[in-house]
Order: sequence, then structure tokens, then C-alpha cells
Amino acid sequence: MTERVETPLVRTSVDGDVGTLTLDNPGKRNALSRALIDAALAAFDAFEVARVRAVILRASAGVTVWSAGHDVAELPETGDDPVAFNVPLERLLRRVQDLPAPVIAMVEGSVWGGACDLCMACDVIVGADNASFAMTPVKLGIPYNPSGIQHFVSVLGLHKVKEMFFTAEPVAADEALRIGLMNHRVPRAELEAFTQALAARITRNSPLAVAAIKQELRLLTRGTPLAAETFEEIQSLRRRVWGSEDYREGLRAFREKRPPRFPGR
Ligand code: LCV
Repeated sequence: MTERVETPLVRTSVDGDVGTLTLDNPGKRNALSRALIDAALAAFDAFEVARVRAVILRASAGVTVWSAGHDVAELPETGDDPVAFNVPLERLLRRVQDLPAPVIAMVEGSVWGGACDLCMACDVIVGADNASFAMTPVKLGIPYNPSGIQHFVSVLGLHKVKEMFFTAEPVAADEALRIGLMNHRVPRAELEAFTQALAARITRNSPLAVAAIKQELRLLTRGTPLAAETFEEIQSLRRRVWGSEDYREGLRAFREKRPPRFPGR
């Protein structure tokens, strides 16, 4: 029996042991606003109560943009860390990683910035032919945070991580599969059936063992323990950037729908 819940920004359903969360704000290209993230967090809580054994995170069928990333209109003006530990996006990324059930990102269309990090925080990524992934902080003058960078370093080679972050250019499906960003590349018409079959295969295994191994992998891939001084050094270099003219120009250019002209100060 499928239980469905519709809210203005996300749709959820539980079908047997599989929960599905559909991003559903096409007018804003599924930008990860506080409201959308709150609805997604509530859905993950409901999935945990329902003891689902796998979750599919998707957008509505046929989208050309899976998610445009963090809602830029909600980024703080200069002076605050735009990707601080307790902002909604970061709470969503940790929720995905801490949910006992594996989360499969089912991707069609383009994925940007914080949504790309969201996919990297998922356990498995299944993408259609038109899936692409772009990591965009340098387009906004944002010094991305260590935990977010760690999500990429844990999966990809360092040179590819640097190219993704330094160019902010989309990685298309073929390359995403080749470099291990995506687990499977599937024709769009088969994407839903393929992903549901994969989820079903996971739900047939011991949920306790699956959850324990997911948690072990989370702890093992958290990155080498940072010395306190190293963390403070990272925060001091990041603070200089999020307080910079570059960040202010990044926000202005986005609002004015024009390419940024970064002064480098
Ligand atoms: C708010 C939006 C957005 C949006 N926020 O449609 O990783 S970090 O550090 O960078 C992090 C801070 C982060 O994730 O930053 C955001 C990174 N995202 C991007 O750089 C993608 C920005 N969006 C785009 O480039 C385009 O919107 C794409 C290519 C995604 C889709 O283009 P398309 O022509 O289909 P529009 O640009 O016309 O956007 C449709 C509506 O969605 C809003 C946008 O302002 C517009 O709203 P209005 O119709 O009210 O003008 N929108 C799009 N992205 N990230 N709002």
C-alpha cells in the first residue's frame, strides 16, 4: 500500500520498504530553500519512523534541472559563513548521511552547487543520459566548507575535485560515470524502473547490517582527524573570503543576472 504526502515543495511516498522524496518546485528549479529543506527533513523523519529500508531522492519526471542548488536569495550578506555548520543545507546533508537507510539519488537534468553536494552525500547516484553535476562556489565567491569538500575527495580523485571546483563547469553523465561520481548511467525512459529495482534489491537484505555498514563508512570517510590548529587555520582563510568583495560581487551578479567581475579582494 503506498502512502503519499504532498506539500507545496516536495512530494513523498512510502511503498513497502522504499520511501521516495520528490523535489517539486520547478518554478525555482528546485532551489534548496529553507522551506524546501524543512519539508525534506520532515520527510526523512517520517521515513525513519516508517522504518523504510531504502530511500529514493528524485525530482519530477522530465525535469531539465534536478536542482539549482542553494537558494541564492537566502545566502547571507557578507560577514557570515554561507555554508556554516548549522545552515539548513548542511543539516540536510548530515541527515542524508545519518539516515539508517541508504539514500539513492535518482538524477535527470542538471545539478548545481549545494544540490551537487547533496548528491555526493547520498549513498548511490543513478543518473540519466542528461544528468550533469556542477560545483559552483567559485562563481559566487564562496570558500566552500571542509565537510563539503570532503564529500568529493572521498569519492573522486583530487585532480578531478580541483577541476570541478576551480572551473565550476558541469560534468556530463558519461564522465560522471567514468570517474565514479555516478554508479549507473541509464536511458531516461528506464531510469525510474532501474532505480526502483536497485532499491528493492537493497531492501531484501538485513536492514540492521546495511545501516551499520552505512554508519561505519560514514565514520571511516569523515576524513583524517584534523588538528585543532589546522581547523582554525582553515576557518581563518575561509573567513577572509566570505567577508570579501568577491563574495559581495558574486551575490550582486547573480541578482542582476549578469556574469560576475571579481576584483580578487
Ligand atoms: C534561487 C534560483 C536559483 C538558485 N537560487 O532557469 O555550492 S555553492 O557554494 O555555490 C552554493 C552556495 C550554491 O548552491 O549556490 C547556488 C549555485 N547554483 C547555480 O549556480 C545555478 C544557478 N541557476 C542557473 O544557472 C539557472 O537557473 C539554471 C541553469 C539552473 C536553470 O536555467 P533556466 O534558464 O532553466 P532560470 O535561470 O530562468 O531560473 C528560473 C527561476 O529559478 C530561479 C531563477 O532566479 C528564476 O526565478 P525568477 O523566474 O523568479 O527570476 N533560480 C534558479 N536558480 N540557485 N533561485
